[in-house]
Amino acid sequence: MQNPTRRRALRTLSAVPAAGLVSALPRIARAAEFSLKYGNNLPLTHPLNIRAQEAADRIAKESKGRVEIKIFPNNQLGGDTDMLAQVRSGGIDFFTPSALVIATLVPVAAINAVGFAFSDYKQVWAAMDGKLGAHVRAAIAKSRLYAFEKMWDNGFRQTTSSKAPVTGAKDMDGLKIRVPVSPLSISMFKGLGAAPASLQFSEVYSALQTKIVDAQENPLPIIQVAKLYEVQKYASLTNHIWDGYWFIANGRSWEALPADLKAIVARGINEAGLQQREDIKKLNDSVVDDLKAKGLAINTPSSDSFRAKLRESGFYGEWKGRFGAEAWGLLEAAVGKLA
Ligand code: X2X
Repeated sequence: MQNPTRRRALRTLSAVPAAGLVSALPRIARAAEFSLKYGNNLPLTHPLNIRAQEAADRIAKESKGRVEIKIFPNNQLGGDTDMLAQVRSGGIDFFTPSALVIATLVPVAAINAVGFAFSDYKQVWAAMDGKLGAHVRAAIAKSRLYAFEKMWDNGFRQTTSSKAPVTGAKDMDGLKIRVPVSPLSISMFKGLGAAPASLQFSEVYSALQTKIVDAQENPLPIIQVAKLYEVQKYASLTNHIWDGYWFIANGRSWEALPADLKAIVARGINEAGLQQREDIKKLNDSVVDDLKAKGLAINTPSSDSFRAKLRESGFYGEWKGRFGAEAWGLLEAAVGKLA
């Protein structure tokens, strides 16, 4: 006797027109119930992409193929501003904007990037996994975006230049420096006396190469994977901002997932985020030698003159007002008095 499953399969097949059969079959076999797109601004070799791919693989496996996450790295879908618009409209389902970038939509999200606030990772993760992070996530939710619980690490931002090392606040004077599309970054570098220009990350390499700007600031792992050392001579370890990525989802895409799949996706992404934090921590230590070998001259200025200049210019007072007493209070509870 013929096996009934086989008989049913044959009946189904006979209903498909012969011409459509070849192309239809593999698609039927592979189609995931939820096929989700994730865009980001970093090269494939950055830990963010390596861990995100691992998360996607794990989520596909644990959901038994019901959820597929396709990654579009390295600004393939446009720069940060474009991807932020796409994740809001549902054109993409996931995006990892830096706190600096999502702050163009959710202003309080830049609170972790107040200059010289965090002194180490212990402070950072206590705050971002604690009350300060919860405050920001609630604000993000008001924009109908879902922010996963665990922030991913970008790192402490450092300053590179093709002109001269930055040894203290005086060397910021008039410096043509690229910063992200971020009101806080512009305000901070103006406060330090520099001449900042906002550009999306997708344009940074060529802007440095063609000398539209002389300097930029980013964590060391990005300086390495985006090969910024090819177009810069000096790296000054200013540690001026701690920056992280919010892993966010379009609100409707997130709500469309049934509870069991939400749990699988959230676990996959949050746990990958924790591993990615470890990757960046290790890279921060190892990458200095690599960047030196690639020709960057590295120096470590004291933060005192920068802090003093920011206080003097009214930077902290201004941003305390802009973020509001509640958020500022949560930041100061984590790092101590700032202004
Ligand atoms: O644009 C940058 O400098 C980067 C890559 O650090 C951010 O995503 C903010």
